Amino acid sequence: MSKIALITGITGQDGSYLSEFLLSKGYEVHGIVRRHSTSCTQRIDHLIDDTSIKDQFFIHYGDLTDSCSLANLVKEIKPYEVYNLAAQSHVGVSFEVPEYTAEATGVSTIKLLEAIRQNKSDCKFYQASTSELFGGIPGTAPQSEKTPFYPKSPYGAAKLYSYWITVNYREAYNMFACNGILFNHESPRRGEEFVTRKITIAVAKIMSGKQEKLSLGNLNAKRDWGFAGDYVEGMWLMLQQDKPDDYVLATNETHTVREFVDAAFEEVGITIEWRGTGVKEKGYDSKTGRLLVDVNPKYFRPAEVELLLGDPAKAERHLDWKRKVGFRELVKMMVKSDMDSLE
Ligand code: NAP
Ligand code: F7E
Repeated sequence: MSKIALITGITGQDGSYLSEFLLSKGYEVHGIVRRHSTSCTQRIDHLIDDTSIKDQFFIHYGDLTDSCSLANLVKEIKPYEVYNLAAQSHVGVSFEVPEYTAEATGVSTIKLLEAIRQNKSDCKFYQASTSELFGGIPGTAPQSEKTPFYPKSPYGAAKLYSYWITVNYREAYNMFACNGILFNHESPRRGEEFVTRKITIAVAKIMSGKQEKLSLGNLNAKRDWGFAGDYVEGMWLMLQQDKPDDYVLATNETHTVREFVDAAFEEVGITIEWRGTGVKEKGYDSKTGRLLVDVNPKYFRPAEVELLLGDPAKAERHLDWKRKVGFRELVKMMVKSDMDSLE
């Protein structure tokens, strides 16, 4: 009998890669899509349109903030594994919509866990936890499963609730519930308002004359950036173990936003020369002197996680998981994809 998976957030970056991964393993995949006034299924349209998997891939309307839809879907689908990927996932935006973020990214997790507990309690549960749980304590890098949490945003605080309620349901009800504490992972399918994709789109548009320059916020922030395709395999591996547990997935390498900009422009043969500091810092084409990058304080956050660097040793040891795509390869893949799509 084929395994049945239910994915919340199936229209997102990770949801699309996880769907492909589970389908390749023979799963029957069900996804929850919330209603929009225009379509939001671009990342999974190739799966929806693929008639060869019409008995393997199913989309249902629902919303993470609506416990009725969650309970009904769990009852109807009877999933073997649930991957809870849906969230208001933008850290910067969480300062603009803090209450909704608390609801969608935090409280919703209990709605889903209860729907499972009451209707299919032997189902395995994956919670999309995040490196944004860390961040506030200087000197705590690299961060591992043992590093104390100190979220610095409404998003991080909401995810903290989801992290602990997942642990609580594991301990209180003996449910197979795991947290994947994932560091930043990117891809050509990354949302366009996250910094990596904003940069690679800008490089492509600047090269094709469609954009003049790139404006960014904090260039000094350091992130541990991996490839989303590698990380969805880690999610699945967590649910294939004998016992539920929590795991960090990361590359154990960190780079500043500025270094990502450098690497992205290098892919198109441009070396950035940085001049000035703080809000006056600017990046110029070293050959032509053309202004390509500047800083706009509107992209600064009210509070910032300055340094993320993950230690994935536990996942490497217990899950035999290791990231395959390195930093330069990731940048290359993203720049190439955005360049190709503008041709
Ligand atoms: P993403 O691209 O922003 O996708 C988020 C998904 O959640 C979308 O499918 C979105 O649907 C859905 N969603 C949002 N609110 C919803 C609601 N109220 N009801 C139902 N669905 C809702 O995020 P991602 O990068 O794939 O990340 C997946 C998960 O991992 C998120 O929980 C994120 O917080 C977490 N995470 C991500 C990273 C990372 O670096 N990517 C790292 C650690 C943790 P729409 O298409 O309708 O908007
Ligand atoms: O920012 C800085 C910004 O928005 C990265 C989410 O998937 O990963 C993601 O959260 C850094 C921050 O991702 C701009 O201040 C500078 O320091 O790409 P980001 P994030 O905030 O790290 C974690 C692990 C998640 O869980 C989240 O769901 O880049 N930065 N200038 C900028 N960021 C943005 N977005 N835009 C800028 O112009």
